[in-house]
Amino acid sequence: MVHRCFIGLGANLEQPLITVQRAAEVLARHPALHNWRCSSLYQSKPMGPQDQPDYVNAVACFDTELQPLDLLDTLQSIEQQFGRLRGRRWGPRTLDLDLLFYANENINHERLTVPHPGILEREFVLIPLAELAPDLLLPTGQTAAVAAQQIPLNDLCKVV
Ligand code: ROI
Repeated sequence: MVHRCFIGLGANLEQPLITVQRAAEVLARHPALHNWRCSSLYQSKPMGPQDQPDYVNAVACFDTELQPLDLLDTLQSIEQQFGRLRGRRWGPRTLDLDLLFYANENINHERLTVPHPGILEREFVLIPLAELAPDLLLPTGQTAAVAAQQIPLNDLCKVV
């Protein structure tokens, strides 16, 4: 069975724009991920500690037959491939791939919470999500487009 998924991509170390573009290419070519679509890339102010560089963020959508934890393993192995540095909580990272939605499933597992709990307060997720899937229904019952219209932009801007 095929599941429609959404992920967030983020990076803020070394060359974040190139990192996100290359990660998107790797994911788009992955044999278990189909119908890959990626939003524009956005520059965003860090959420959390401000003493770190701005981020580059995007959201992508694809179909997969992988089960949620297998998909998580796949995403984490790509993070590793990009030399993910993970220091303090909410600190800077080389590449972050977050599973936002896995079909309409609610998952509460020690390794994985889906829908991702941060979606509604993150402009760097909502705006690219609304670009890709304006009619997608969020856990609040709002569409992505309506939620994106209501969130403060916090200097978010499109870079590519
Ligand atoms: N802030 C922004 N702007 N973008 C991110 O991807 C991001 N990721 C994180 C934290 C540290 C919460 N801040 C972020 O993990």
